Amino acid sequence: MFDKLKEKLGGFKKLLGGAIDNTEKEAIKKEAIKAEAPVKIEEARAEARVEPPKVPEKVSLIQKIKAAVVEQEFIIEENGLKDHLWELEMALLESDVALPVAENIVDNVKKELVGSRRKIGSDTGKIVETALRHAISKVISVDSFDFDAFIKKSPKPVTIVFVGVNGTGKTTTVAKMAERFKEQGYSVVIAAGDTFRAGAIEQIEKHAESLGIKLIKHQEGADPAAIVYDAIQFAKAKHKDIVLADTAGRMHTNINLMDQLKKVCRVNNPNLIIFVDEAVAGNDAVERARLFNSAVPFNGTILTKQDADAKGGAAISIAYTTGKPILFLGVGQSYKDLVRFDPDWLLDRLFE
Ligand SMILES: Nc1nc2c(ncn2[C@@H]2O[C@H](COP(=O)(O)OP(=O)(O)O)[C@@H](O)[C@H]2O)c(=O)[nH]1
Ligand SMILES: [Mg+2]
Repeated sequence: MFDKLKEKLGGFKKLLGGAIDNTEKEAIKKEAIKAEAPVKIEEARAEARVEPPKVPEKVSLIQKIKAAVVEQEFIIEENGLKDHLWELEMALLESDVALPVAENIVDNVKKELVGSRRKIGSDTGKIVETALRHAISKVISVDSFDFDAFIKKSPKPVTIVFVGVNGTGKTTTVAKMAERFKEQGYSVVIAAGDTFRAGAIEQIEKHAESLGIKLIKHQEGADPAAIVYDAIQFAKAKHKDIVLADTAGRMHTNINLMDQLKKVCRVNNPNLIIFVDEAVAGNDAVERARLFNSAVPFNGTILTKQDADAKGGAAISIAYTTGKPILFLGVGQSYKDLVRFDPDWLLDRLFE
């Protein structure tokens, strides 16, 4: 998981760390000016006494000397980092991070590093890692939506509709979520809302049977809005807590199927709509998320097949692009292979 991206970020950390080391060497060299330019040093000392250190826009020689000599610090400059920042952007793009997201990360790394003062002798790799962590953290932590707390406090039944394109893992995810809710002590009903694909009803039926969960189904070709409606009525009558509605996969470009999805949501007014896509689709997943979100605004994303994705671009880009948080990651094919998405968990994986 994330191996390729991890490798690229590690490489960047080394490169940029080296570049900063050079800045530091430069700063130390300037210390040698001490003997040759006593007046300037005096000026620097005087300035240091009156003005507290601040982050300069453009670094003047006097400020550099002041930092290096008086405060035993050096100032990181843009010049030495430019090429490496460009390499960082390329590395992110190669890892399927969406362009605006890659630009945002690079910008934030630059903002944090350039012009900042660092103690001479500090661990430059750590400095770069911290800047990268902050920059990536900013794009993946869009919203602190607490999924479990939301479910707990919502009046029951809570209805969740799962949407997305074909084959991304919606049905499997419905089953995984059903298992998770059951473990938490909730009673669950599943609505077999994919009436479009042959064999879809049988597929979800098998899952429901092995999980011991009630399934509400109609025949193939039936109106999914009516099935979800029936499942909600059933849940109300039998005091069930959660209704999980599977839907047929569809391309965002298929107007009829998108209208059908809008109807499912209009008629049943679900508490949550969750977009499901596969991490391995990278930028395609990000683009689909954006388009689905404008057709049926959703509350969050579940990224499946994270176990098979080394690039990590979708996980990094999707929240920033849609403005909606990633809720869970699918990390395998069995029911237990679902993990709550936590930005720190991802960051730790990237920099472990
Ligand atoms: N490796 C892996 N495979 C998954 C994951 N989630 C789903 N799958 C597989 O993806 C395929 C399509 O899943 P399905 O739920 O039928 O997709 P749907 O068309 O969106 O309903 C199945 O073979 C699943 O076992 C996951 O997190 N990791
Ligand atoms: Mg399905």
